[in-house]
Amino acid sequence: GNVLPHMLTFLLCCVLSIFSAHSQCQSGWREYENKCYFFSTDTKSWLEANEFYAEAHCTREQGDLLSITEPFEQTFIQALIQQSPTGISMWMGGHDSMTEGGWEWTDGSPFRFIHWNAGNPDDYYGEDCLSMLINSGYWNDDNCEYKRGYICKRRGEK
Ligand SMILES: [Ca+2]
Ligand SMILES: [Ca+2]
Repeated sequence: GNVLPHMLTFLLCCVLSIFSAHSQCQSGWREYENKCYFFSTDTKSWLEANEFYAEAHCTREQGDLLSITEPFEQTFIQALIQQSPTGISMWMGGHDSMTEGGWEWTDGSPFRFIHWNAGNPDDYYGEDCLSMLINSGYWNDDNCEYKRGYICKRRGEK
């Protein structure tokens, strides 16, 4: 038989699979290790950015505020956050609002990897929400009421 149709099928298959591998995330989201990440350009309080709030961008896109569970993920986010124009720090999904000092992620990931800024968490005037410092990538327990940019995370489509 003619080999050309098979070659075309092969090309179509592979071009499509490469294309789809790059489209696991919606436009505006960044991909890393089958996860999608979104850096907001607007600012919200932690609660407003969180899933508890109906308007939350993360939830509308079927994601959660960012959790970080391993060093490579921290490195990836840290490189991107330094390009962020939104203030001195951005919200992540960590909080200790249920139990003081009992940090947890809103997406249910185990809170095992940590990257606290020196002297933190300090619960300064009752800080219960986790933000990442844009200039260093270190974490701060922060005042939940502050309006900050926020980072979302969701699984890739495949
Ligand atoms: Ca606290
Ligand atoms: Ca603090």
